[in-house]
Amino acid sequence: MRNQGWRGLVGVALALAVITLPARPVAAQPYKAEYTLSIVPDAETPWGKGTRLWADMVRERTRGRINIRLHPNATLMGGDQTREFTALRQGVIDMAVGSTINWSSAIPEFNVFSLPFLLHGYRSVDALTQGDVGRELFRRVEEQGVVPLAWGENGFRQLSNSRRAIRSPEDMRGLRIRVVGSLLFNDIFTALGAVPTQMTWGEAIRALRARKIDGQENPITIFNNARLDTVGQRYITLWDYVADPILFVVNRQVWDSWSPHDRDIVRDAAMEAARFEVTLAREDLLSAGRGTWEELDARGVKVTRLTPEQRQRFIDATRPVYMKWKTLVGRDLVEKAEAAVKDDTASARSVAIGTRK
Ligand code: X2X
Repeated sequence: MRNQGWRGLVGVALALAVITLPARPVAAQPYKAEYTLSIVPDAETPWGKGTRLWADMVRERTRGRINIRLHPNATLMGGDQTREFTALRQGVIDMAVGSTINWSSAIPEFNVFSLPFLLHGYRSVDALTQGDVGRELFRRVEEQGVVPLAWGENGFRQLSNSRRAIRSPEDMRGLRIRVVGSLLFNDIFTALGAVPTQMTWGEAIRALRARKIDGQENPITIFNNARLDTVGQRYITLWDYVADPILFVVNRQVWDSWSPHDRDIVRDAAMEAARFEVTLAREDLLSAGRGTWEELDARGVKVTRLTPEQRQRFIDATRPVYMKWKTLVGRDLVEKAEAAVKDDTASARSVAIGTRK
């Protein structure tokens, strides 16, 4: 008790010192003349257009203080898209709009979106990205020294091949299918009887052109952008087996070098550009997308839509893979995701019933 007065005095003295001492200037890092912004696909995909909008809005609203150059086609990583997140952490790249699939090698929790047949429609994707799961994944990104700003979307991934229409796992037997960087995809395609081959997107386009592989899986927007119909991909099965969200992010040191005002501009622009990008990615398939289906048809691509019974057979065949990866991804997180998807399905049903009156 007797010490308290003494401690109080020290406290006051310290507080005064803090107030009266001139603040040491924080060593502000100068702005760079240009910032690199990486994406894996082509600039003309919805993913590319949304990214370019982000860069343009930031340049305009900061009056050129933050001048961003878009580098599409994974050129900053020499094509190796699985290295994008590491390059970003290390400051080799300043900014990116990257896929959860490509970054899952650094953050295994991102595989939650690639658990086969977990998701049912866009509402369930939103239930994950805009809910607890999304917040938890943002924390994981922050822990790695990267600042996450907004969720965009590549889309539901569909299966294409040059051999035959696929309606059952038996139809996939022996097909050589290109898969992306996560081993989860190897497991899925092996379980379905296909022969998965890991490749970057650039390699995949070349291998498809050279007919070294039979098929691939990607959203239709990516299929159309690469005009895979012109390299013999004549069959598409719409199975919505996984979806890949994309994240708008900035390297931590770069972020810290900007003024609070400029950070606000970058964050707001990321959120606006992401909303635009998601709309574009979905509309391509919905309104304009009806045109896309007709166009695909006109180009001689046979589009197969699975009946619920047919789809169920794919779900059953990949169930063991789902269970194995549920543990690898983290049971807590996957259970949260399962609950969010279920809640969403329940609320969607009640809305449908409500509007039927
Ligand atoms: O490589 C792919 O398939 C792509 C373009 O969709 C991704 O970057 C995940």
